Formats: sequence, structure tokens, C-alpha cells
Amino acid sequence: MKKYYITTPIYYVNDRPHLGHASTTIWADVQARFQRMTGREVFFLTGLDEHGTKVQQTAKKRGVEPQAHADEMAASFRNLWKQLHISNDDFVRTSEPRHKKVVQKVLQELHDRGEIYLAEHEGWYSARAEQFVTEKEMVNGKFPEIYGDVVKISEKNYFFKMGQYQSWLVEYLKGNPGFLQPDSRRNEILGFLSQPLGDLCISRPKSRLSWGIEMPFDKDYVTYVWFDALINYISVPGYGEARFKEFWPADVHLIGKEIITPHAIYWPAMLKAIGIDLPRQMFAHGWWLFGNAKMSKTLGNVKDPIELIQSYDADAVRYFVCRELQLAGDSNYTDELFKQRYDSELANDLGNLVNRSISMLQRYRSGKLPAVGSQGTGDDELQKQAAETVEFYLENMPLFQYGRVLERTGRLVQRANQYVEENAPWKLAKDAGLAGRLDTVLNRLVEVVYTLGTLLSPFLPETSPKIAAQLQVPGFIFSKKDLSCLKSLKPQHQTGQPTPLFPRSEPKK
Ligand code: ME8
Repeated sequence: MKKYYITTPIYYVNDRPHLGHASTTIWADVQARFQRMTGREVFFLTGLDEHGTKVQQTAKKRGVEPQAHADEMAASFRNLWKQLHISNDDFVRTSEPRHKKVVQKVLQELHDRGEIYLAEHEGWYSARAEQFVTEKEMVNGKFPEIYGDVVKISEKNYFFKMGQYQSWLVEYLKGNPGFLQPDSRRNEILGFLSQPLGDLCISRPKSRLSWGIEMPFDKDYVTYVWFDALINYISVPGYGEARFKEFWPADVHLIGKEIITPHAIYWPAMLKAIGIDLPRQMFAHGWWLFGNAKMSKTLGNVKDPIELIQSYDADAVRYFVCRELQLAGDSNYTDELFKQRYDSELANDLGNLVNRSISMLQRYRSGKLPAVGSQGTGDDELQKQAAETVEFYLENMPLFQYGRVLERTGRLVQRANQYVEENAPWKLAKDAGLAGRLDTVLNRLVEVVYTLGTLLSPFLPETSPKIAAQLQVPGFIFSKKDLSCLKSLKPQHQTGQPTPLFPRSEPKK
């Protein structure tokens, strides 16, 4: 059976990862965990883009070989993914033979079919963006800052006949509105495609750049880093092998919004030329801004995710980037906002609800879940809100609407805390005549805690097992039949001892 196949961009190894890289990988991990929880078999791929001018230059500056530099950076990415509990199934590095082999196979096939030609080319080249840019991109006679130094160069290069796919691609994008999400990005690409689309320069002379995959039909050239990198999505699942059909088409390529042109133009044209299906969907999220500019290695305005993990914990970082980073717009990172979300939504609201529910059940019923007794204030509303939250969650998780999902689960937490205040179990416990009412309140609270443990488990892989342990359940899973996680515990179920989930005090550091 075909697996649910999700990818992140493969990140450049010119520097260590910052919160932006961590965010995309966390977002993909949350989706992978969500899909697994609903019973799907998942293949989750992330990795590193190791070739190209930037990496060669960085290694040179440090006085090391590009491969040695890449090895060092790879260790730093792997360490971060481990600390963030990223559940990727594979980790690709474009310097690996398994990847190079497929890049060369694709190039040879396209060359044999006349999709690639050699031509003299003069143009403006940006090493920072690893691409030729045109004068159309100038603003007030200057290239925008994102391109860094742009120099005019003239050289012979290989070109992929991308231009011929323009009208097909426009039709495809119009006919498949879900393909590129959110809608605003599709409109941006369609706008770009209203201008003539040229062919794509896919080689670099070795005299200028040696750190790349050699062109199989001309040893004086290496492959353009974007042409090389995009192929990771098919090299890892074994393009050309029988197993490939278990993976392809990919279900989702998750990326940041600055790389939609290669993903939504070059990549579909390449796949069309190779003769294989396009991925089902691409989601391009917005940026973290830090001090009002895009958080970026080049500007140096970056937040180190390791620092945040050390000050709080991995779940706090995961929760924050899912709560705050937006799909369509950009988001401003501040330490104050991080602390505020942690204190109020995790420690105060969620931590408090779980702790008081489990504690009261221990105190009043020795941890044994009572059956529902008499009805009273807020029972129906709480149940209704829980059911609606589950429905909203199931609809919005596959759309990467994590901020909205967490806002809704947060409202359910608040509603449940309010239910505790309204019913004051500590008062009910004092009156034997109200035992049936206390039973109901305790039962409903545990049910909501179970539901929240389930819904939050893709986001909080450290915390959710702690909730499961307190409830004494092996873990959380949706029932496959109706994807429901409500009413999962039977009366008389024995729960465990309460332990605080989030230390509410100051961060560790
Ligand atoms: O572009 N906010 O690699 P890269 C949110 N190698 N996300 C951010 C971010 C920010 N400020 N900064 C970076 C490349 N990201 C290529 C990709 S794929 C075949 C090749 C995240 O190291 C976001 O996912 O520059 C963005 O698209 C990616 O890091 C760029 O990483």
C-alpha cells in the first residue's frame, strides 16, 4: 500500500540550523505523527543540501574541505532533530552515492531525450541565491538585498528546456487549486507565469564551482544545486526501482515561502519531463521575522533552538512554533511571546487542568474512574465543545492550520477549567448526598483530559506520554472506525498519581 509521504526542504549546510529550519521540520513532524495516529503508514523525509557555491565558499573560509564541513554541520542538524523528537524515517545528504546516482540517471535520461542543450549564456549571477537573476528583478536600478552581490558572467552552460512546459503548468495550477497552498502563493506563481518562462540553466563549469554532482555527459561541469537538490524527493524512495510506487507521488512537500519558485515551477517541469506524476500538494508557510527582518543566517538575526530547549524543553519549542508561525502571513519572534505562551497556555491552563483532574480523582475516588452519575451544570456544554474540537481538529490538521487547532484545543482546556470552578468538586465531596454529581464531574474531566492527551500528542511527544502515564493508558490513538477519541475510558479504570507537567516557575536558565 502507498505510504503517506511527507518531506521538508533539505537545508543548506553553510551554517547551523536556526529556529526557522527547526519550525519547518517540527511542522512536518507534527503532520507525520498525526497521520500515524490515524492509522496511516508514513514516510517522513528530511535532510541536507550540501553542494553549491555557498557551501564551497564557507568551507574555504574555514580552511576545511567541503565534505568535512558538511559532515560537521550534518552532526549539528541531526543533534537538533534528536533533541526536538523529530520522527523522520530517513535523513538524506546530497553528497551520498544513493542520491548522486539518481541525479545522474535523470540528467542522462533527459539529455538522451533532447530535453537538455548546451548554449553560451551571459547573465547576472547571485551566489547568495545560487541563481541567475534578470534585470526585471531590479528595484530602483539595484538588485534586492536578498541576492547579495550580483555579478555579470558569461559562460557556456547546459540548459533544461523548461520554457516549453509553461502553458501546461499554468493549466495544471488552475485546474488543481489544492496543489499549491495557501491560495495566495498560487496566485503569486500564476502572476510570475504570466511572463514568458525561459529555460533553466542547470550546470556550472567546474572552473568556477567544483563542489557538485558531475554532469554524466560532460565532466567539465557540475549540476546546478537546485536541480540536484529537488531530486532528493525521488532519489531516496528509489526512483527507477520497484519500491518507488510505495512512496510516490509524495503527499506533501512542506517548504518556506521563499522557495516556491523552484518547487512550484522547476520541479513540476522536471517531473513532467521525466514522465512521473507531480506531488499531491505543497504547503509554503510564512517566515519568522526577528527584529522586523526575516530571520536568516545571512543577516545573523537568528534564534538558536537549542538555547530554547535548554531554557524550557522540546515540547515548549514545538508548541510555540505550531501556535505562532503562520501559513499565510509572517510572524514576529520575541522571547516575551515565547514565555507568555508557555506560562499561560502550557503551565497554567493545560498543566493545571491535568494536575487537578488526576489529583481530585485520587483524593475523592482513590484514582478509580466513576461511572457518570447525576447531570448538572455545564456537562453537556463541555461534551459538546469537546466533540466540536475533535471535528475541527480532524478537518484542520491536514491543512497545517496548527495555530487555529491549538487555539481551539486551548479553548477546550479553558472551558474544562471553568467547569471545575463552576462545579467546585471540593464542595461536592463534603456532602454525601452529592456523590453522584461528583462522579459525573470527575468522569467528564478525565474524559476531556484523555481527549486533549490524544489531540495534543503530535505536538507534545514528551508531555503526552506523561499524561498517558497518569491516566494509566498505554498511549493515545484514534479509533480507526470513527476517528473518535472521546469516551475511551471505561468506569472503574484505575488511574495513576498526579505529577506536574510543566514547571510553572521561571525557565531553567
Ligand atoms: O533553501 N522563517 O535551504 P535553506 C521560517 N537548500 N522558516 C525559515 C526561515 C524563517 N525565517 N528561514 C529558513 C534551502 N526557514 C534549500 C532548499 S529543497 C529541495 C532545497 C526554513 O537552508 C524554511 O523551510 O536556506 C525555508 O524554506 C528553509 O528553511 C530554507 O532553508
